[in-house]
Amino acid sequence: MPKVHLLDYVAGNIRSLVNAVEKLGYEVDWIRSPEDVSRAEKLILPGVGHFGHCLSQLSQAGYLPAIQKHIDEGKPFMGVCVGLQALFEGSVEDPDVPGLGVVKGSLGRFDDSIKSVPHIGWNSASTAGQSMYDLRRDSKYYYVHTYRFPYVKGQLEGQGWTVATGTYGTETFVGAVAKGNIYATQFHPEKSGVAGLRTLRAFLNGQGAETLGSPSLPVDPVSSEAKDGLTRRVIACLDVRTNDQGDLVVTKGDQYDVREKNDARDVRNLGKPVEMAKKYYHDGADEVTFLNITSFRDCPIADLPMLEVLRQTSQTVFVPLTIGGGIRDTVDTDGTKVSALEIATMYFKSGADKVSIGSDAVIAAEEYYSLGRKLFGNTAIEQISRAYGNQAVVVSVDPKRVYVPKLDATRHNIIETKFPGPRGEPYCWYACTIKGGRETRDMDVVELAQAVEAMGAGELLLNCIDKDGSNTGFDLELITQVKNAVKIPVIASSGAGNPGHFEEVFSKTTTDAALGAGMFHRAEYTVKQVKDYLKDKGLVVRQFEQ
Ligand code: 1PR
Repeated sequence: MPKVHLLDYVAGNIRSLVNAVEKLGYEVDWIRSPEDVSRAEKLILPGVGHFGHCLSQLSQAGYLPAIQKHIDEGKPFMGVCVGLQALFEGSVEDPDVPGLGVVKGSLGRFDDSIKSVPHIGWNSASTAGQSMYDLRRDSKYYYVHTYRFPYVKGQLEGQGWTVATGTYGTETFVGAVAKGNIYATQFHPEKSGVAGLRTLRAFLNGQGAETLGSPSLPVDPVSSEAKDGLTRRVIACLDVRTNDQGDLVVTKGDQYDVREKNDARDVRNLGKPVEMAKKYYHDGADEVTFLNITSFRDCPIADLPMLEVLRQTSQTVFVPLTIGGGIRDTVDTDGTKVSALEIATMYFKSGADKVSIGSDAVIAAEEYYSLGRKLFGNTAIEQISRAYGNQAVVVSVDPKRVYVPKLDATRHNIIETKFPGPRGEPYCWYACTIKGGRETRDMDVVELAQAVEAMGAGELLLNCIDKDGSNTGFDLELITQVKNAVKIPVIASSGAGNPGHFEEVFSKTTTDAALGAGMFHRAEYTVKQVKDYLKDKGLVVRQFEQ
Protein backbone atom coordinates (compact mmCIF):
# COMPACT_ATOMS: atom_id res chain seq x y z
CA MET A 1 0.00 0.00 0.00
CA PRO A 2 1.31 3.49 -0.78
CA LYS A 3 2.07 5.60 2.27
CA VAL A 4 1.13 9.04 3.43
CA HIS A 5 2.60 10.69 6.49
CA LEU A 6 0.41 12.40 9.05
CA LEU A 7 1.83 14.75 11.61
CA ASP A 8 0.62 13.79 15.07
CA TYR A 9 1.12 16.78 17.31
CA VAL A 10 -1.61 15.64 19.72
CA ALA A 11 -4.04 18.38 18.83
CA GLY A 12 -7.31 16.58 18.52
CA ASN A 13 -9.41 14.09 16.68
CA ILE A 14 -7.55 12.72 13.70
CA ARG A 15 -9.12 9.26 13.64
CA SER A 16 -11.51 10.40 10.92
CA LEU A 17 -8.68 11.55 8.70
CA VAL A 18 -6.90 8.22 9.15
CA ASN A 19 -10.10 6.37 8.25
CA ALA A 20 -10.53 8.46 5.11
CA VAL A 21 -6.91 7.97 4.01
CA GLU A 22 -7.16 4.20 4.59
CA LYS A 23 -10.46 4.04 2.73
CA LEU A 24 -8.64 5.53 -0.26
CA GLY A 25 -6.09 2.70 -0.21
CA TYR A 26 -3.20 4.44 1.55
CA GLU A 27 -1.36 3.44 4.66
CA VAL A 28 -0.85 6.08 7.33
CA ASP A 29 2.62 6.47 8.73
CA TRP A 30 2.90 8.73 11.75
CA ILE A 31 5.37 11.53 12.08
CA ARG A 32 6.31 11.62 15.73
CA SER A 33 9.46 13.73 15.67
CA PRO A 34 10.87 16.49 13.45
CA GLU A 35 13.46 14.00 12.12
CA ASP A 36 10.63 11.83 10.76
CA VAL A 37 9.50 14.64 8.45
CA SER A 38 12.45 14.12 6.08
CA ARG A 39 11.21 10.53 5.47
CA ALA A 40 7.84 11.77 4.27
CA GLU A 41 7.04 11.97 0.59
CA LYS A 42 3.46 13.19 1.05
CA LEU A 43 2.76 15.03 4.28
CA ILE A 44 -0.62 15.99 5.78
CA LEU A 45 -0.93 18.49 8.62
CA PRO A 46 -4.31 17.94 10.24
CA GLY A 47 -5.59 20.68 12.42
CA VAL A 48 -8.19 20.82 15.12
CA GLY A 49 -8.53 23.30 17.94
CA HIS A 50 -6.80 26.61 18.38
CA PHE A 51 -4.39 28.31 15.99
CA GLY A 52 -2.08 29.25 18.86
CA HIS A 53 -2.16 25.79 20.41
CA CYS A 54 -1.36 24.18 17.07
CA LEU A 55 1.50 26.55 16.17
CA SER A 56 2.99 26.56 19.68
CA GLN A 57 2.94 22.76 19.83
CA LEU A 58 4.62 22.55 16.43
CA SER A 59 7.15 25.20 17.37
CA GLN A 60 8.03 23.76 20.78
CA ALA A 61 8.51 20.30 19.32
CA GLY A 62 10.78 21.74 16.62
CA TYR A 63 8.52 20.85 13.68
CA LEU A 64 8.29 24.22 11.95
CA PRO A 65 11.70 24.20 10.18
CA ALA A 66 11.12 20.57 9.12
CA ILE A 67 7.71 21.40 7.61
CA GLN A 68 9.15 24.46 5.89
CA LYS A 69 11.96 22.33 4.42
CA HIS A 70 9.46 19.72 3.17
CA ILE A 71 7.48 22.45 1.43
CA ASP A 72 10.61 24.16 0.02
CA GLU A 73 11.80 20.86 -1.44
CA GLY A 74 8.61 20.73 -3.48
CA LYS A 75 7.18 17.62 -1.82
CA PRO A 76 3.39 17.27 -1.65
CA PHE A 77 1.95 18.99 1.44
CA MET A 78 -1.66 19.23 2.55
CA GLY A 79 -3.04 21.26 5.45
CA VAL A 80 -6.55 20.67 6.81
CA CYS A 81 -8.59 23.26 8.76
CA VAL A 82 -6.14 24.73 11.30
CA GLY A 83 -3.54 23.07 9.04
CA LEU A 84 -4.59 25.63 6.38
CA GLN A 85 -4.63 28.45 8.90
CA ALA A 86 -1.07 27.56 9.99
CA LEU A 87 0.15 28.47 6.50
CA PHE A 88 -0.85 32.12 7.02
CA GLU A 89 1.21 34.72 8.86
CA GLY A 90 -1.04 34.89 11.90
CA SER A 91 -4.56 34.92 13.31
CA VAL A 92 -6.49 37.22 15.63
CA GLU A 93 -7.31 34.07 17.58
CA ASP A 94 -3.77 34.21 19.03
CA PRO A 95 -2.14 37.44 17.82
CA ASP A 96 1.21 36.75 19.51
CA VAL A 97 1.77 33.43 17.80
CA PRO A 98 3.23 33.61 14.28
CA GLY A 99 2.14 31.22 11.54
CA LEU A 100 4.37 29.68 8.89
CA GLY A 101 3.89 32.70 6.62
CA VAL A 102 3.74 30.61 3.44
CA VAL A 103 0.60 32.57 2.53
CA LYS A 104 0.71 36.33 3.09
CA GLY A 105 -2.07 37.62 5.32
CA SER A 106 -3.66 37.07 8.70
CA LEU A 107 -6.96 35.47 9.71
CA GLY A 108 -9.82 37.34 11.30
CA ARG A 109 -12.98 36.23 13.11
CA PHE A 110 -16.35 35.77 11.43
CA ASP A 111 -18.71 38.62 12.24
CA ASP A 112 -21.35 37.22 14.62
CA SER A 113 -23.66 40.26 14.63
CA ILE A 114 -26.21 38.65 12.32
CA LYS A 115 -25.18 35.02 12.12
CA SER A 116 -24.08 32.15 14.33
CA VAL A 117 -20.41 31.62 14.97
CA PRO A 118 -18.68 29.13 14.68
CA HIS A 119 -19.56 28.54 11.03
CA ILE A 120 -20.65 24.90 11.13
CA GLY A 121 -22.00 22.97 8.19
CA TRP A 122 -21.81 22.24 4.50
CA ASN A 123 -20.69 25.06 2.25
CA SER A 124 -19.08 25.49 -1.14
CA ALA A 125 -15.48 25.54 -2.26
CA SER A 126 -15.91 27.37 -5.57
CA THR A 127 -12.92 27.86 -7.81
CA ALA A 128 -14.34 30.27 -10.39
CA GLY A 129 -13.95 27.67 -13.11
CA GLN A 130 -10.36 26.72 -12.32
CA SER A 131 -9.31 23.18 -11.64
CA MET A 132 -8.20 22.44 -8.09
CA TYR A 133 -7.79 18.92 -6.77
CA ASP A 134 -11.14 17.79 -8.15
CA LEU A 135 -13.21 20.30 -6.18
CA ARG A 136 -16.60 20.59 -7.86
CA ARG A 137 -18.69 23.70 -8.01
CA ASP A 138 -21.87 21.82 -7.21
CA SER A 139 -20.44 19.89 -4.29
CA LYS A 140 -20.64 20.90 -0.65
CA TYR A 141 -17.92 20.44 1.95
CA TYR A 142 -18.05 20.31 5.74
CA TYR A 143 -16.64 23.35 7.52
CA VAL A 144 -16.33 24.06 11.21
CA HIS A 145 -14.39 27.18 12.17
CA THR A 146 -14.61 30.56 13.84
CA TYR A 147 -11.65 32.26 12.14
CA ARG A 148 -11.35 32.76 8.42
CA PHE A 149 -9.30 34.53 5.76
CA PRO A 150 -11.63 36.94 3.96
CA TYR A 151 -11.54 36.58 0.21
CA VAL A 152 -10.49 39.68 -1.72
CA LYS A 153 -10.41 39.07 -5.45
CA GLY A 154 -6.88 39.00 -6.82
CA GLN A 155 -5.11 39.24 -3.44
CA LEU A 156 -3.97 35.63 -3.11
CA GLU A 157 -4.05 35.01 -6.84
CA GLY A 158 -1.45 37.82 -7.05
CA GLN A 159 0.82 35.62 -4.88
CA GLY A 160 0.34 32.73 -7.32
CA TRP A 161 -2.36 30.84 -5.37
CA THR A 162 -5.40 29.20 -6.86
CA VAL A 163 -8.26 29.89 -4.47
CA ALA A 164 -11.61 28.24 -3.69
CA THR A 165 -14.17 30.19 -1.71
CA GLY A 166 -17.28 29.72 0.38
CA THR A 167 -19.83 32.32 1.41
CA TYR A 168 -21.32 32.55 4.89
CA GLY A 169 -23.90 35.29 5.33
CA THR A 170 -22.35 38.25 3.56
CA GLU A 171 -18.76 37.10 4.08
CA THR A 172 -16.85 35.32 1.35
CA PHE A 173 -13.89 33.46 2.77
CA VAL A 174 -11.05 31.25 1.59
CA GLY A 175 -12.19 27.62 1.56
CA ALA A 176 -9.03 26.17 0.01
CA VAL A 177 -5.75 27.33 -1.52
CA ALA A 178 -3.25 25.57 -3.72
CA LYS A 179 0.06 26.38 -5.34
CA GLY A 180 2.72 24.02 -6.71
CA ASN A 181 3.11 21.21 -4.20
CA ILE A 182 0.87 22.81 -1.53
CA TYR A 183 -2.85 22.16 -1.05
CA ALA A 184 -4.79 23.30 1.99
CA THR A 185 -8.48 23.20 2.85
CA GLN A 186 -10.39 25.10 5.50
CA PHE A 187 -13.07 22.42 5.28
CA HIS A 188 -12.60 18.84 6.47
CA PRO A 189 -12.31 16.54 3.44
CA GLU A 190 -12.46 13.52 5.73
CA LYS A 191 -15.91 14.63 6.92
CA SER A 192 -17.23 15.81 3.56
CA GLY A 193 -18.67 12.57 2.25
CA VAL A 194 -17.89 11.52 -1.30
CA ALA A 195 -16.93 15.06 -2.35
CA GLY A 196 -14.33 15.21 0.41
CA LEU A 197 -12.88 11.78 -0.35
CA ARG A 198 -12.62 12.79 -4.02
CA THR A 199 -10.47 15.84 -3.33
CA LEU A 200 -8.35 13.92 -0.81
CA ARG A 201 -7.83 11.22 -3.42
CA ALA A 202 -6.72 13.82 -5.96
CA PHE A 203 -4.07 15.01 -3.51
CA LEU A 204 -2.92 11.50 -2.56
CA ASN A 205 -2.76 10.35 -6.17
CA GLY A 206 -0.85 13.49 -7.11
CA GLN A 207 -3.48 14.40 -9.71
CA GLY A 208 -4.23 17.89 -8.48
CA ALA A 209 -0.93 19.68 -8.89
CA GLU A 210 -0.50 19.22 -12.66
CA THR A 211 -3.93 20.52 -13.61
CA LEU A 212 -4.00 23.30 -11.00
CA GLY A 213 -5.45 26.51 -12.38
CA SER A 214 -6.50 25.03 -15.74
CA PRO A 215 -10.20 25.25 -16.69
CA SER A 216 -12.14 22.82 -14.50
CA LEU A 217 -14.61 20.15 -15.55
CA PRO A 218 -17.90 21.42 -16.95
CA VAL A 219 -20.59 21.84 -14.31
CA ASP A 220 -22.96 18.91 -14.00
CA PRO A 221 -26.12 20.24 -15.71
CA VAL A 222 -28.40 18.25 -13.38
CA SER A 223 -27.27 20.09 -10.30
CA SER A 224 -26.02 23.31 -11.85
CA GLU A 225 -28.69 25.39 -10.16
CA ALA A 226 -27.07 24.71 -6.78
CA LYS A 227 -26.03 27.96 -5.17
CA ASP A 228 -23.09 28.93 -3.07
CA GLY A 229 -23.59 29.18 0.64
CA LEU A 230 -24.31 27.23 3.74
CA THR A 231 -26.85 24.47 3.30
CA ARG A 232 -29.71 23.60 5.64
CA ARG A 233 -28.26 20.93 7.88
CA VAL A 234 -30.36 17.81 8.51
CA ILE A 235 -29.17 15.52 11.30
CA ALA A 236 -30.23 11.98 12.11
CA CYS A 237 -30.15 11.12 15.79
CA LEU A 238 -29.91 7.66 17.31
CA ASP A 239 -30.79 7.18 20.96
CA VAL A 240 -28.90 4.06 21.97
CA ARG A 241 -29.13 1.84 25.05
CA THR A 242 -28.95 -1.79 26.11
CA ASN A 243 -32.34 -3.43 26.26
CA ASP A 244 -33.45 -5.92 28.90
CA GLN A 245 -31.90 -8.78 26.90
CA GLY A 246 -28.52 -7.03 26.97
CA ASP A 247 -28.41 -6.01 23.29
CA LEU A 248 -27.30 -2.58 22.25
CA VAL A 249 -30.23 -1.12 20.32
CA VAL A 250 -31.46 2.08 18.79
CA THR A 251 -34.57 3.10 20.64
CA LYS A 252 -36.94 6.04 20.64
CA GLY A 253 -39.23 7.41 23.29
CA ASP A 254 -42.32 9.55 23.59
CA GLN A 255 -41.50 12.34 25.97
CA TYR A 256 -38.39 10.29 26.85
CA ASP A 257 -40.28 7.09 27.75
CA VAL A 258 -38.62 4.48 25.54
CA ARG A 259 -40.61 1.45 26.71
CA GLU A 260 -43.46 -0.15 24.76
CA LYS A 261 -46.91 0.77 26.01
CA ASN A 262 -47.90 -2.92 26.45
CA ASP A 263 -47.72 -4.93 29.70
CA ALA A 264 -44.25 -6.26 29.01
CA ARG A 265 -42.90 -2.68 28.79
CA ASP A 266 -39.93 -3.79 26.69
CA VAL A 267 -37.44 -1.19 25.51
CA ARG A 268 -38.43 -0.27 21.93
CA ASN A 269 -35.95 -1.86 19.56
CA LEU A 270 -35.71 -0.02 16.25
CA GLY A 271 -32.47 -1.47 14.95
CA LYS A 272 -28.70 -1.66 15.24
CA PRO A 273 -26.73 1.57 15.70
CA VAL A 274 -23.91 1.05 13.17
CA GLU A 275 -26.20 -0.22 10.41
CA MET A 276 -28.68 2.58 10.91
CA ALA A 277 -25.97 5.24 10.92
CA LYS A 278 -24.67 3.86 7.63
CA LYS A 279 -28.14 3.94 6.11
CA TYR A 280 -28.66 7.56 7.13
CA TYR A 281 -25.26 8.51 5.69
CA HIS A 282 -26.27 7.02 2.34
CA ASP A 283 -29.64 8.78 2.56
CA GLY A 284 -27.78 12.10 2.79
CA ALA A 285 -27.76 12.89 6.51
CA ASP A 286 -25.40 15.82 7.08
CA GLU A 287 -24.41 14.51 10.50
CA VAL A 288 -25.16 11.56 12.71
CA THR A 289 -25.63 11.90 16.45
CA PHE A 290 -25.51 9.02 18.90
CA LEU A 291 -26.94 9.56 22.36
CA ASN A 292 -26.08 6.94 24.92
CA ILE A 293 -29.26 7.46 26.90
CA THR A 294 -28.35 5.16 29.78
CA SER A 295 -25.04 5.48 31.50
CA PHE A 296 -23.78 1.90 31.17
CA ARG A 297 -22.76 2.35 34.76
CA ASP A 298 -21.43 -1.14 35.47
CA CYS A 299 -19.15 -1.22 32.51
CA PRO A 300 -15.41 -0.44 32.69
CA ILE A 301 -14.82 2.84 30.89
CA ALA A 302 -12.45 1.29 28.35
CA ASP A 303 -15.22 -1.08 27.23
CA LEU A 304 -17.93 1.51 26.80
CA PRO A 305 -20.05 0.01 24.04
CA MET A 306 -20.32 3.34 22.24
CA LEU A 307 -16.55 3.31 21.64
CA GLU A 308 -16.91 0.29 19.39
CA VAL A 309 -20.01 1.76 17.73
CA LEU A 310 -17.98 4.84 16.86
CA ARG A 311 -14.96 2.87 15.64
CA GLN A 312 -17.10 0.86 13.28
CA THR A 313 -19.27 3.74 12.12
CA SER A 314 -16.39 6.10 11.42
CA GLN A 315 -14.81 3.59 9.05
CA THR A 316 -17.63 3.97 6.55
CA VAL A 317 -19.56 7.11 7.48
CA PHE A 318 -17.72 10.22 6.33
CA VAL A 319 -19.87 12.93 7.89
CA PRO A 320 -19.47 14.37 11.40
CA LEU A 321 -20.33 12.06 14.27
CA THR A 322 -21.44 13.32 17.66
CA ILE A 323 -21.58 11.22 20.79
CA GLY A 324 -23.48 12.16 23.91
CA GLY A 325 -24.33 10.56 27.23
CA GLY A 326 -22.15 10.04 30.27
CA ILE A 327 -19.57 12.70 29.46
CA ARG A 328 -18.70 13.81 32.95
CA ASP A 329 -16.06 13.19 35.63
CA THR A 330 -16.64 9.68 36.80
CA VAL A 331 -15.20 6.78 38.80
CA ASP A 332 -14.38 3.58 36.91
CA THR A 333 -15.44 0.13 38.14
CA ASP A 334 -11.98 -0.40 39.69
CA GLY A 335 -12.22 2.87 41.61
CA THR A 336 -10.01 4.91 39.26
CA LYS A 337 -11.12 8.50 38.76
CA VAL A 338 -11.65 9.35 35.10
CA SER A 339 -12.18 12.94 34.02
CA ALA A 340 -14.75 14.06 31.45
CA LEU A 341 -11.82 15.18 29.29
CA GLU A 342 -10.36 11.65 29.36
CA ILE A 343 -13.71 10.16 28.40
CA ALA A 344 -14.07 12.69 25.58
CA THR A 345 -10.55 11.85 24.41
CA MET A 346 -11.46 8.17 24.18
CA TYR A 347 -14.47 9.05 22.08
CA PHE A 348 -12.46 11.35 19.79
CA LYS A 349 -9.82 8.65 19.34
CA SER A 350 -12.59 6.24 18.35
CA GLY A 351 -13.90 8.51 15.60
CA ALA A 352 -16.21 11.05 17.23
CA ASP A 353 -15.95 14.63 16.00
CA LYS A 354 -18.01 16.23 18.75
CA VAL A 355 -19.08 15.24 22.22
CA SER A 356 -22.42 16.25 23.62
CA ILE A 357 -22.83 17.03 27.31
CA GLY A 358 -26.24 16.98 28.98
CA SER A 359 -26.70 16.67 32.74
CA ASP A 360 -23.20 17.80 33.64
CA ALA A 361 -23.70 21.07 31.73
CA VAL A 362 -26.71 21.95 33.88
CA ILE A 363 -24.78 21.29 37.09
CA ALA A 364 -21.85 23.37 35.79
CA ALA A 365 -24.20 26.22 34.85
CA GLU A 366 -25.73 26.21 38.34
CA GLU A 367 -22.25 26.54 39.79
CA TYR A 368 -21.37 29.30 37.31
CA TYR A 369 -24.26 31.46 38.55
CA SER A 370 -23.74 30.60 42.20
CA LEU A 371 -20.12 31.76 41.90
CA GLY A 372 -21.12 35.10 40.37
CA ARG A 373 -20.64 34.14 36.72
CA LYS A 374 -16.95 33.43 37.17
CA LEU A 375 -15.11 30.72 35.28
CA PHE A 376 -12.28 28.70 36.79
CA GLY A 377 -11.44 26.49 33.84
CA ASN A 378 -12.40 23.30 35.65
CA THR A 379 -15.71 22.34 34.05
CA ALA A 380 -15.89 19.58 31.46
CA ILE A 381 -17.01 22.10 28.83
CA GLU A 382 -14.02 24.37 29.47
CA GLN A 383 -11.52 21.53 29.59
CA ILE A 384 -12.72 19.77 26.46
CA SER A 385 -13.14 22.97 24.45
CA ARG A 386 -9.67 24.12 25.48
CA ALA A 387 -8.14 20.88 24.27
CA TYR A 388 -10.23 20.21 21.17
CA GLY A 389 -11.78 23.55 20.28
CA ASN A 390 -15.26 24.93 20.97
CA GLN A 391 -16.67 23.27 17.87
CA ALA A 392 -16.05 19.86 19.45
CA VAL A 393 -18.35 20.54 22.41
CA VAL A 394 -22.11 20.38 22.02
CA VAL A 395 -24.44 20.91 24.95
CA SER A 396 -27.58 18.81 24.79
CA VAL A 397 -30.49 20.52 26.51
CA ASP A 398 -33.57 18.65 27.75
CA PRO A 399 -36.07 21.35 28.64
CA LYS A 400 -39.75 21.09 29.43
CA ARG A 401 -42.49 23.67 29.61
CA VAL A 402 -43.63 25.18 32.91
CA TYR A 403 -46.81 27.20 32.44
CA VAL A 404 -47.46 30.32 34.51
CA PRO A 405 -50.50 32.62 34.68
CA LYS A 406 -48.66 35.95 34.86
CA LEU A 407 -45.50 37.55 33.56
CA ASP A 408 -44.16 38.17 37.07
CA ALA A 409 -45.01 34.70 38.36
CA THR A 410 -41.37 33.56 38.29
CA ARG A 411 -37.87 35.01 38.02
CA HIS A 412 -37.28 32.86 34.93
CA ASN A 413 -37.16 33.92 31.27
CA ILE A 414 -40.78 33.75 30.20
CA ILE A 415 -42.45 33.76 26.81
CA GLU A 416 -46.02 34.44 25.85
CA THR A 417 -47.19 31.26 24.16
CA LYS A 418 -49.68 30.59 21.40
CA PHE A 419 -50.34 27.23 23.07
CA PRO A 420 -51.74 28.01 26.53
CA GLY A 421 -51.32 25.58 29.42
CA PRO A 422 -53.91 23.18 30.86
CA ARG A 423 -55.52 25.96 32.92
CA GLY A 424 -55.33 28.45 30.09
CA GLU A 425 -52.02 29.93 31.31
CA PRO A 426 -50.79 32.28 28.59
CA TYR A 427 -47.11 32.21 29.60
CA CYS A 428 -44.44 29.59 30.03
CA TRP A 429 -40.78 29.11 30.69
CA TYR A 430 -38.59 26.15 29.86
CA ALA A 431 -37.07 24.32 32.81
CA CYS A 432 -33.85 22.38 32.32
CA THR A 433 -33.78 18.76 33.35
CA ILE A 434 -31.03 16.25 34.01
CA LYS A 435 -30.75 12.43 33.97
CA GLY A 436 -32.82 12.03 30.83
CA GLY A 437 -35.64 14.28 32.02
CA ARG A 438 -36.03 12.53 35.36
CA GLU A 439 -35.04 15.54 37.47
CA THR A 440 -36.14 19.14 36.87
CA ARG A 441 -33.87 21.95 38.01
CA ASP A 442 -34.52 25.56 38.92
CA MET A 443 -32.77 26.82 35.82
CA ASP A 444 -34.32 28.03 32.59
CA VAL A 445 -33.10 27.27 29.14
CA VAL A 446 -31.86 30.83 28.48
CA GLU A 447 -29.76 30.78 31.64
CA LEU A 448 -28.28 27.44 30.66
CA ALA A 449 -27.60 28.45 27.06
CA GLN A 450 -25.82 31.64 28.08
CA ALA A 451 -23.76 29.95 30.77
CA VAL A 452 -22.50 27.15 28.53
CA GLU A 453 -21.76 29.60 25.73
CA ALA A 454 -19.58 31.53 28.19
CA MET A 455 -17.82 28.27 29.14
CA GLY A 456 -16.91 27.55 25.54
CA ALA A 457 -19.62 25.26 24.17
CA GLY A 458 -19.66 25.47 20.37
CA GLU A 459 -23.22 24.39 19.66
CA LEU A 460 -26.53 23.59 21.37
CA LEU A 461 -28.60 20.49 20.72
CA LEU A 462 -31.99 21.80 21.75
CA ASN A 463 -34.39 18.99 22.56
CA CYS A 464 -37.85 19.51 24.00
CA ILE A 465 -39.40 16.88 26.26
CA ASP A 466 -42.97 18.04 25.54
CA LYS A 467 -42.43 17.51 21.81
CA ASP A 468 -40.19 14.44 21.82
CA GLY A 469 -41.66 11.62 19.73
CA SER A 470 -44.90 13.57 19.15
CA ASN A 471 -44.57 13.90 15.35
CA THR A 472 -46.27 17.30 15.68
CA GLY A 473 -43.39 19.54 14.63
CA PHE A 474 -40.64 21.41 16.44
CA ASP A 475 -41.29 23.81 19.32
CA LEU A 476 -40.75 27.02 17.37
CA GLU A 477 -41.28 29.22 20.45
CA LEU A 478 -38.52 27.46 22.35
CA ILE A 479 -36.13 27.61 19.41
CA THR A 480 -36.77 31.33 18.87
CA GLN A 481 -36.19 32.09 22.55
CA VAL A 482 -32.87 30.26 22.61
CA LYS A 483 -31.69 31.58 19.25
CA ASN A 484 -32.25 35.12 20.50
CA ALA A 485 -30.15 34.42 23.59
CA VAL A 486 -26.90 33.08 22.08
CA LYS A 487 -24.51 33.45 19.15
CA ILE A 488 -23.47 29.80 18.88
CA PRO A 489 -25.35 27.54 16.46
CA VAL A 490 -28.50 25.80 17.62
CA ILE A 491 -29.74 22.41 16.42
CA ALA A 492 -33.53 22.18 16.68
CA SER A 493 -34.66 18.78 17.94
CA SER A 494 -37.80 16.91 19.02
CA GLY A 495 -41.14 16.65 17.29
CA ALA A 496 -40.23 16.17 13.62
CA GLY A 497 -42.89 14.02 11.97
CA ASN A 498 -42.68 14.89 8.27
CA PRO A 499 -40.57 16.89 5.80
CA GLY A 500 -42.87 19.90 6.18
CA HIS A 501 -41.78 20.25 9.82
CA PHE A 502 -38.19 20.73 8.68
CA GLU A 503 -39.25 23.39 6.20
CA GLU A 504 -41.28 25.08 8.92
CA VAL A 505 -38.43 25.23 11.43
CA PHE A 506 -35.99 26.54 8.82
CA SER A 507 -38.35 29.18 7.49
CA LYS A 508 -39.97 30.35 10.74
CA THR A 509 -36.91 30.38 13.00
CA THR A 510 -33.22 31.08 12.48
CA THR A 511 -32.18 27.61 13.60
CA ASP A 512 -28.85 26.45 12.24
CA ALA A 513 -29.77 22.79 11.85
CA ALA A 514 -32.68 20.44 12.46
CA LEU A 515 -32.63 16.91 13.82
CA GLY A 516 -35.04 14.04 13.43
CA ALA A 517 -35.16 10.60 15.00
CA GLY A 518 -38.41 8.61 15.20
CA MET A 519 -39.73 9.47 11.74
CA PHE A 520 -36.51 8.14 10.20
CA HIS A 521 -36.26 5.05 12.43
CA ARG A 522 -39.84 4.05 11.77
CA ALA A 523 -39.19 4.50 8.02
CA GLU A 524 -42.05 6.97 7.70
CA TYR A 525 -39.76 9.28 5.70
CA THR A 526 -36.15 9.12 4.62
CA VAL A 527 -33.55 11.83 5.06
CA LYS A 528 -33.48 12.09 1.27
CA GLN A 529 -37.20 12.83 1.16
CA VAL A 530 -36.68 15.63 3.67
CA LYS A 531 -33.83 17.07 1.60
CA ASP A 532 -35.80 16.81 -1.65
CA TYR A 533 -38.72 18.56 -0.02
CA LEU A 534 -36.54 21.39 1.27
CA LYS A 535 -34.96 21.75 -2.16
CA ASP A 536 -38.40 21.97 -3.79
CA LYS A 537 -39.22 24.76 -1.37
CA GLY A 538 -36.16 26.68 -2.54
CA LEU A 539 -33.88 25.96 0.42
CA VAL A 540 -30.25 25.05 -0.27
CA VAL A 541 -29.42 21.50 0.78
CA ARG A 542 -26.59 19.08 0.19
CA GLN A 543 -27.55 16.07 -1.89
CA PHE A 544 -25.79 12.78 -1.30
CA GLU A 545 -23.19 12.16 -4.02
CA GLN A 546 -22.60 8.61 -5.22
O1 1PR B 1 -26.97 13.66 30.67
O2 1PR B 1 -24.78 13.96 29.58
O3 1PR B 1 -25.51 11.70 30.32
O4 1PR B 1 -26.58 12.85 28.38
C1 1PR B 1 -27.68 12.02 28.19
C2 1PR B 1 -28.20 12.29 26.80
O5 1PR B 1 -29.20 11.33 26.52
C3 1PR B 1 -28.81 13.67 26.67
O6 1PR B 1 -28.41 14.22 25.44
C4 1PR B 1 -30.31 13.40 26.66
O7 1PR B 1 -30.96 14.27 25.75
C5 1PR B 1 -30.39 11.98 26.14
N1 1PR B 1 -31.50 11.20 26.72
C6 1PR B 1 -31.55 10.75 27.99
N2 1PR B 1 -32.69 10.04 28.14
C7 1PR B 1 -33.34 10.05 26.99
C8 1PR B 1 -34.62 9.40 26.70
O8 1PR B 1 -35.18 9.53 25.63
N3 1PR B 1 -35.14 8.66 27.67
N4 1PR B 1 -32.93 11.02 24.82
C9 1PR B 1 -32.60 10.79 26.09
C10 1PR B 1 -33.09 12.20 24.33
C11 1PR B 1 -34.02 13.26 22.60
C12 1PR B 1 -33.57 13.50 21.26
C13 1PR B 1 -34.49 12.84 20.29
C14 1PR B 1 -35.25 14.00 19.74
C15 1PR B 1 -35.90 13.77 18.44
N5 1PR B 1 -33.59 12.02 23.08
O9 1PR B 1 -32.27 13.20 21.02
O10 1PR B 1 -33.72 12.15 19.40
O11 1PR B 1 -36.21 14.40 20.72
O12 1PR B 1 -36.88 12.81 18.53
P1 1PR B 1 -38.11 12.80 17.52
O13 1PR B 1 -37.60 13.35 16.23
O14 1PR B 1 -38.48 11.37 17.39
O15 1PR B 1 -39.16 13.64 18.15
P2 1PR B 1 -25.96 13.05 29.82
